[in-house]
Amino acid sequence: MQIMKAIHVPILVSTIILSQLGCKPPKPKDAVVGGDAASKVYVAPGKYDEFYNFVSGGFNGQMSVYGLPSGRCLRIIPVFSVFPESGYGYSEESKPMLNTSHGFVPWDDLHHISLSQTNGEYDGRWVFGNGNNTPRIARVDLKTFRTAEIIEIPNSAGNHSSPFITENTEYIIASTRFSVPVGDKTDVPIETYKENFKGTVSFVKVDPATGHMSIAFQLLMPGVNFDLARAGKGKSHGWFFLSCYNSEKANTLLEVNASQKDKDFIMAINWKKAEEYLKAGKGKKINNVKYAHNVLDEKTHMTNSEILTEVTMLDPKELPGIVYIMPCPKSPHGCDTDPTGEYIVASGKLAAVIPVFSFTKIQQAIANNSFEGDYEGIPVLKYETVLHGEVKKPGLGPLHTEFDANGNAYTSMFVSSEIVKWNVEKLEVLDRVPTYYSIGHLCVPGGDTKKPYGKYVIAYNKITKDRYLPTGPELTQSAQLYDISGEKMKLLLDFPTVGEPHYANAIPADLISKNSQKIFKIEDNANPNVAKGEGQAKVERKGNDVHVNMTTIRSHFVPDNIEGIKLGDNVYFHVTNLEQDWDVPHGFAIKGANNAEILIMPGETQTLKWVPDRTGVFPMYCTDFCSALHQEMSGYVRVSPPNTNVPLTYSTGESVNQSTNPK
Ligand code: K7E
Ligand code: CUA
Repeated sequence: MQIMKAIHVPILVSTIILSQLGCKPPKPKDAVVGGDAASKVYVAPGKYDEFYNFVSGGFNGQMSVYGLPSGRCLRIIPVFSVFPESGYGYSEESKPMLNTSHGFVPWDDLHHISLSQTNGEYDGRWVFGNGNNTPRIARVDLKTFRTAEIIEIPNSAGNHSSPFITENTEYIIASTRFSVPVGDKTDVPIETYKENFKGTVSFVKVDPATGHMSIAFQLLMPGVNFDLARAGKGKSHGWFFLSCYNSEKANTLLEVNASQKDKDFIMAINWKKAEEYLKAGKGKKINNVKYAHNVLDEKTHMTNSEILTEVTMLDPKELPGIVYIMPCPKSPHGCDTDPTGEYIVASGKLAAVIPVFSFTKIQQAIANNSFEGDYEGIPVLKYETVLHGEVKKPGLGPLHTEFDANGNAYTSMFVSSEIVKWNVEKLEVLDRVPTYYSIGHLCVPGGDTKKPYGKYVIAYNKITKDRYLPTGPELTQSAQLYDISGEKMKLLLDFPTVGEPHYANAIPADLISKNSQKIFKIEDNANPNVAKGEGQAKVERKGNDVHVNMTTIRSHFVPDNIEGIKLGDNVYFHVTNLEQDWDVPHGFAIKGANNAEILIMPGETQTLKWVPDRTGVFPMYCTDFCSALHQEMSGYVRVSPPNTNVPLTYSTGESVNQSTNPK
């Protein structure tokens, strides 16, 4: 399991903890699911769920969408990974979405989800996700449930502490997990980590009208590992809080060498202050960077990719008041702010307590210059002066915390496999329930906003073991739904997930469903190769490229017979779906194509590139069972030798058209 490696438990400690407890809590004697659980998750056929649950897919690079409380999987949204089912990353229109400064990168590791917010509440417009491996942030448009934009993050490696969002979607944060050499000198010995390696925190601006992302500025940070982050809310709006580990700055065997110190850090960033410095021209332009910015055009259905070459860097060592450090016990992971914005909960993976910091006390300590020293020129606040208090004996291996609307927090405990409910003000543990097994993230609907909806907490578990029918060495990943409407948490449902779920958000269904787009209007289609009716279908040769502007409607292609293709040609099938009805896609595939299918929604144009590798006749067909005569929705393409005299012709039914551009 990835998390077993990903969380850095020193060998000795982990061996002791695991040998004492194992990963599995013992099964309780009495049934864990109450008799009324079934009725609480039952959504009758034809009825809708109450919430959408957007769940990260981890190493599958996707997001998946579930209905709650039923746990039904409604959709998989490909984001950073190619998806042959829809042609995402295979069609000519979508390939540029996966362009980076390294070229086409068809995979990533998506850990965290952030729904867009207005006034600290979900507004249902967009959902953002991070690419961990080749640092990127994606924006999914919730009208279409499609990836609409991806921006690469330069000067970063491992974009884990991302894409956490401010209360009006002003910024999304992207902080580096792996510090790396930054600047002109990047080819350096790894053992020079301490002098040459730096971290960065990027502030990505989101255009309020279009959602378009741009890097407003980066902060040059000490060479630690940034892990997670949360924006302030309400009174702490204008601040960000980030957990980091490896303050030891180890570059090898981190599980031991990055766990030496008693305390790592939570960093508090005053981004309004950073904005002031930026306005005053204190940023340095960095011009040795390259990063891709890819945007989907809603009219052409095409993605435009450009490579950008400049970012603005602010150095907090030289610009006082941007960053402060708070010591935090034992390799902090989760760093979560409560709905009031007053409390910051830090979860040390190896800590025996959960420290809760007070925003008011942080402000007082800064005003009083109550520092215990500095770390690479950044002031370090005294732990006791900024602490609201510690939750004692919460459980083992605290990772992440979500909140309800009643002043309670829910913390996931990886090692002791449980969710612990505690009161934020009083720091008292109120309840605990086992999870099956080894919970990572958890989610309360609205649990990261100013006004949580509460009602449920969902556990996203790392280990499934015996919860489902065995399927060989690899088991499905698993989520669990608990009722939190009463004093005690109650397990209602297990449901399988795809990939490896990390963070998730859940939002009331009507905030999204009312805006969901049903079709693309054919008259608005501005794809350069659209055919808006069968009369516009055509085949044209441009040198070795043959462009087929094709239409689909139940149940035929125009054209469906094509001759005169030559071996050595690149054939582009630009397929327009003329349907204007909800839920009538057509698919397109041709024998031997080194490619996926394309699946074309009503009113849309998508392009499949095919390079025939031999002469002969090749069938093509619609892949989506669209009508009673779907099996009849097919055609043939003839491929002849390069020196052939066969003219380029195309037809459907009787009339054969000579290509207007036959050479
Ligand atoms: Cu805890 Cu990558 Cu958010 Cu997973 S991380 S669990
Ligand atoms: Cu179109 Cu099947």
